[in-house]
Order: sequence, then structure tokens, then C-alpha cells
Amino acid sequence: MLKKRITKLLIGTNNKGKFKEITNLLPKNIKVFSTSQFKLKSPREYGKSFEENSLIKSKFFSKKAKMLCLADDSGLEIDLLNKQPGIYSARWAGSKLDFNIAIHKVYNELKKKDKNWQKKKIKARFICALSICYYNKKIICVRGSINGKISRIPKGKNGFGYDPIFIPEKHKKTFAEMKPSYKYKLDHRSKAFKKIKKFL
Ligand code: ITT
Repeated sequence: MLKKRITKLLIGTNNKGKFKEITNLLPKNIKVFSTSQFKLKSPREYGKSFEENSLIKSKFFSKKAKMLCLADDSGLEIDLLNKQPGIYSARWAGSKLDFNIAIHKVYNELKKKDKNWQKKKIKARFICALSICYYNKKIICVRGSINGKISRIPKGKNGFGYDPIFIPEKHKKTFAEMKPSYKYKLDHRSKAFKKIKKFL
């Protein structure tokens, strides 16, 4: 456990969308550092869960930059696809991380499972495991999730990744159609953040 409040923190991600969202969720008194400031490439994510991969990243980046690190491992689980892409959400976008490719793959896989999928409610959820480590020491690791469904077609230009195809529960718009400040208040990442609030 940390005895003092955090004053400086490395955000262990090379995903610009995540970085933007995480900095927005952090209290403004924390001095934030990015992996690009240290020219750090991401480690191989060999974990079998969001939590394991999050810890791999926060430990790796903390050791490289020699400072406290917050990392996020997240992804989209689709029930009809047996919870895929899940921890492989980034990998579905290919080596160039093209999310048009990932979204196309989601629709293709859904069609293979059920050609009438567009007429049905395709349950899905976003998951986020946030962890804070100092070198190899785990300070905390938590999970947040948000339920929803897959949109029949991609909609909206905001956000990143799978945002254009995810409609959160009790809403009609996709994450990509929402104002970023609105999405940040309700998504999986903000739910995980609430659980680490006492450290920030
Ligand atoms: P880092 O490992 O460097 O953080 P990454 O993009 O590889 O970046 P992940 O391994 O956690 O991150 O992959 C999760 C993927 O799931 C990510 O690439 C996003 O496109 C997608 N994802 C996660 N959170 C999302 C969100 O809030 N909105 C849309 N897509 C999201």
C-alpha cells in the first residue's frame, strides 16, 4: 500500500486514445508522464487475463522509467463470439492497429455465427483492468466493466478503437457518437478508476 498520495505517474500505454482518457480522469495535481517521453515500446502481452496483462505493462514500464506506473489492459467481450475478441482486442486490428479491420472482423465473425445477427440484441461488454506498480511491486489492480450491445452498423466519429460499434446499456448512441466527456463518465475505465480513487 502507498503511504503518500501520488504526485507523479507514468501512464503505461502507447495507445493515444487511452492516454487521453486516462489523463482526463486523473486529478490535475498529478504530474503525468507518457511512454513516448521515455521512447518506450510496449512489452509482449502474454497474460491470460486483463489483470495479468495490465500488471505486465505497469511492471515493465515502471522498471524502464524508474517511476510509479499506471497501466490499462482493456477490451471488448462479445457473448455470441464466446467473449472474443476479449484480451485480443488490439490484435484483431492487425499490425497497423487499423480498427476498421477489427470492426470488419467483428461483423464477419457475427455473420458466420448467425446470418440474422443484425435483427438480434448482441450482448457485449467493455472491460478495463487498471494496475499501479512500482518496479515489480503491485500497489493495486482493479477491474471495471460496462454492459451493452453491438450496433448494427458503425456510427460516430469520436473516441477510438471499438467505440463506433458499442452501445452502452440504457443508451441509444454508440460511444463514438457521444461527447468524449460524457463517455468518460460512464465507461469501463472510469468505473475501474473509481476503485483506485483513494490513491489519487
Ligand atoms: P497499450 O497496451 O499500449 O495500452 P493497446 O491498444 O495495445 O495499448 P490493449 O492491449 O489494452 O491496449 O488493447 C485493448 C484494445 O481494446 C485497444 O486497442 C482498444 O482499441 C480497445 N479498447 C479498449 N478500451 C476501449 C474504449 O474505451 N473504447 C474503444 N475501444 C477500446
